[in-house]
Amino acid sequence: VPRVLSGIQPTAGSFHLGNYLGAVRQWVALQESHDAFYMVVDLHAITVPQDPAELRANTRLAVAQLLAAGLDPERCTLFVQSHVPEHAQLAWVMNCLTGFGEAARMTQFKDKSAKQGADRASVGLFTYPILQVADILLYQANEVPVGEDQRQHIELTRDLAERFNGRFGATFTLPKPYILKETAKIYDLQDPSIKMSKSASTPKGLVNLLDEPKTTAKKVKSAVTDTDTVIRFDAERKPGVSNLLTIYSTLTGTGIPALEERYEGKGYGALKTDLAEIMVEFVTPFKERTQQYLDDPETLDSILAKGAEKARAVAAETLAHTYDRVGFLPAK
Ligand code: AQP
Repeated sequence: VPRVLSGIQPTAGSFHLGNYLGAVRQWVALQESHDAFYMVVDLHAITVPQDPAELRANTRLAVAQLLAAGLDPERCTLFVQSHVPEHAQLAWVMNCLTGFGEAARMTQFKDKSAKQGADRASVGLFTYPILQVADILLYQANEVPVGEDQRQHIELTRDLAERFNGRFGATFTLPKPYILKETAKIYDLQDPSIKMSKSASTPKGLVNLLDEPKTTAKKVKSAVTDTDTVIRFDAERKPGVSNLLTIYSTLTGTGIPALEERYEGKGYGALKTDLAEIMVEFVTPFKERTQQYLDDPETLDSILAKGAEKARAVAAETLAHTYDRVGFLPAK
């Protein structure tokens, strides 16, 4: 059975629609066909300053949301990154294999450090893609389900895996990105030229899954479209409408041509009203389920304990093999 691995940051408080449609939705589907490893990446979260109590709460909240979205601990391995120390250990080896210039070319780092001011950005933020490389290689993952913004990091993973294998002998599986074209990039509802993102979006353009459902409805209804009136998918000329059609189509399973037909001769108002309702139907039970998991911390902890144990069994084997390849003297 092929293996998949992916992770999500606990920082956002609530996942947004981009996280869900771009990544988490695929995670849920892939647990049926793959040996799936999914984690909440708290080590990545501290690349920017975090309040300790909030980080702990957000980590639980992220796990609760993943379960609410449909991850089933019987079908996948769900764990918290810091519970598996091998991530940081393999990351060090990978750091030593990466060129400084190579790391400096990562566009996510460039964007995120520019936002913080280059002097304030941490070295952790700089090497975060390399930690991601370790995350993936530890599990010998064949595929990594993510959004488009992560493609470059998966390419780096392949480069480093090849470099390591070339220098020390076959050790790591080369992973492929698993990025669905339709939902690779969900856009901000107010500015469809940028991706929906917790740090870059305007509050009105960012649909948080744990927002009050009526807030969500309002955001959808006030989404930016264009001065034309035709409901047609055209990502270049009609990015706002196309984004709404993508969201609508993915949440309902209706193809975009069928939607174009359904809304022929109708205005943007009709499309937005219907989509607002669909969104409310989606987020209302999601919010309830998330709360149910949060209300039962013992179950949550036991899921995470089992997940960490399963993850560590795989991670420890890869790390031991890697250490041996590198030439570290075995501890007796
Ligand atoms: N707009 C998006 N469209 C499609 N996929 C997206 N992802 C994020 N935004 C979109 C995918 O979600 C997964 C988890 O991403 P993350 O852990 O990086 O979560 P985040 O940092 O909270 O996401 P943001 O909003 O993108 O954060 P900032 O603003 O800090 O950069 C990934 O697979 C990602 O591709």
